[in-house]
Amino acid sequence: MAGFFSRLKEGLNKTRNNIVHGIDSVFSGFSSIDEEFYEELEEILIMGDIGVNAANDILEKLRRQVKENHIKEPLACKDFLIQNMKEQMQVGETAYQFEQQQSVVLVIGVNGVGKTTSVGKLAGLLKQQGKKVLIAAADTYRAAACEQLTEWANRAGVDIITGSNGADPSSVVYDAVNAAKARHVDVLLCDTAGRLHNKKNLMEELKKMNRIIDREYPDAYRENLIVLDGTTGQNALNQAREFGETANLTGIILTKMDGTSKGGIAVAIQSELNIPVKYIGLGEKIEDLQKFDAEEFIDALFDVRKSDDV
Ligand SMILES: Nc1nc2c(ncn2[C@@H]2O[C@H](COP(=O)(O)OP(=O)(O)O)[C@@H](O)[C@H]2O)c(=O)[nH]1
Ligand SMILES: [Mg+2]
Repeated sequence: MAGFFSRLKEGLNKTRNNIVHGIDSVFSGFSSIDEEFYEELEEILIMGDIGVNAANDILEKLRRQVKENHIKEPLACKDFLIQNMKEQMQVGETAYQFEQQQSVVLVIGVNGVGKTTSVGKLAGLLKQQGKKVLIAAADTYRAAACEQLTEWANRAGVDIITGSNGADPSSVVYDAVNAAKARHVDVLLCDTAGRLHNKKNLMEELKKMNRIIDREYPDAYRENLIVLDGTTGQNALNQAREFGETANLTGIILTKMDGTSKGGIAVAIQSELNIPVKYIGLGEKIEDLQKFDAEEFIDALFDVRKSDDV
């Protein structure tokens, strides 16, 4: 199987074709650095969904660097641009404490973003690390949701707690939390139904699930991971802001980065939300989920590391 870094690189092919090739054509198309040069760069960054604010910050810094270093050649800016993109994505250290402690992870988001798939992949990843994993099927609205998650549990080789169709999602969470305690589970992953922030009852239900976990398992390390679909561009940012009003978001799973040319959204998310992207989805298979690292992401995007890592 291809290595970790080359899979990331391959997954980002469409985004590279969009952003990096655009940037390269600006570098080769201009013989000197002028206002128009910066404007074209800015347009490419914004079209690539890096976001207006982040694009402005990155280019403002670049202008300073060009002055300070007396740069005349457009191509001589490239390393600065890459570095600025990395710096724009800094959110402090991204902790994966939940992997080391007994923990409960609630996976939330709107419909179709990849919650169930990500729970399955994450279960597989943690199982591979030797963790005892349990999955809870707290999307009880559709029978198909439970079947889909059961398939993922089988694929990952982990146990699953389900409720009857139409059961209160909180009761499934309750059962799962108590099973996790009784079975000495390391990580309990709770899949939930898709919900929109303006559906008040569904947002109340989300609060209730959080309350039950806190009450039944106060010692557990807690994570609320929101799943965002990388192909939805700036909408993803809004979803995170809206869910953040109801739940204490501790991280983001950014999915479908393999199918989009707008992978620049990762830059916008890290730079505007100050919530770390913890995992990135690069396909539909169990091995297509990776821990996210901003440096590595930009290196893979610009194809600047030649060798593959572990
Ligand atoms: N290409 C690609 N497809 C994905 C990824 N994550 C999820 N999907 C697909 O997106 C669709 C919706 O996923 P699902 O997990 O059911 O979304 P949910 O409604 O949030 O639970 C499915 O067809 C998945 O196979 C990803 O990282 N890459
Ligand atoms: Mg689902």
